[in-house]
Amino acid sequence: MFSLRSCLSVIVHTPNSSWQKTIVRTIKQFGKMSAVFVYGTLKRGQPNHHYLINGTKGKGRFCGTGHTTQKFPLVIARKYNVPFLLHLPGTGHEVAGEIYLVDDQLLQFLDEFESCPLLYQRRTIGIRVEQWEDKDNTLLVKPDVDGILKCFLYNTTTYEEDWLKLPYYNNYDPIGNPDQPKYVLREDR
Ligand code: PCA
Repeated sequence: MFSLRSCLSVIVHTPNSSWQKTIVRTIKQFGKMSAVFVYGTLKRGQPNHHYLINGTKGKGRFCGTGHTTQKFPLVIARKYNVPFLLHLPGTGHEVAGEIYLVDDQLLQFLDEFESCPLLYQRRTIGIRVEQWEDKDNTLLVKPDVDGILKCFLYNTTTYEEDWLKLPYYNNYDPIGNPDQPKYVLREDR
């Protein structure tokens, strides 16, 4: 039997047809990418989004939108009005967000940026994909037949008891929704 690794190695080292070249390009571009679901300040239009797409902290690519398959409480807490998805599955709402493929460098940056594991922890959870962007069919990561994709997400068990009394949201949008407390930008972020 040939292993997947040895088959890929043959394809990578003898690229002599156009489909092989496409595969090589795909493996090189997205081979080591992880799917991350973002629901807070990393979303489009939010203050920390640029880290995902400007390439300075590693490679990231938008690939779709979706909701958590389970309910979670999404609250806005602390003096800087930071969004936190509390790791209490079954309480709150199915939370909306965006899916990105990120390389190892960007994933490591995100771990540090989110003060993982002290403030947030990175967990794998199921996301029901609503929109999927893969026009050329080059992504190695895809939702399953039921439209579910397992993604990393930054949520937390290290929250304060009081946060459970805060309002629970299904979509973080302090810019469009005047009821949500506005995020306070800090110099060091
Ligand atoms: N950043 C991460 C977790 C909360 C936050 O503001 C995100 O957008 O998913």
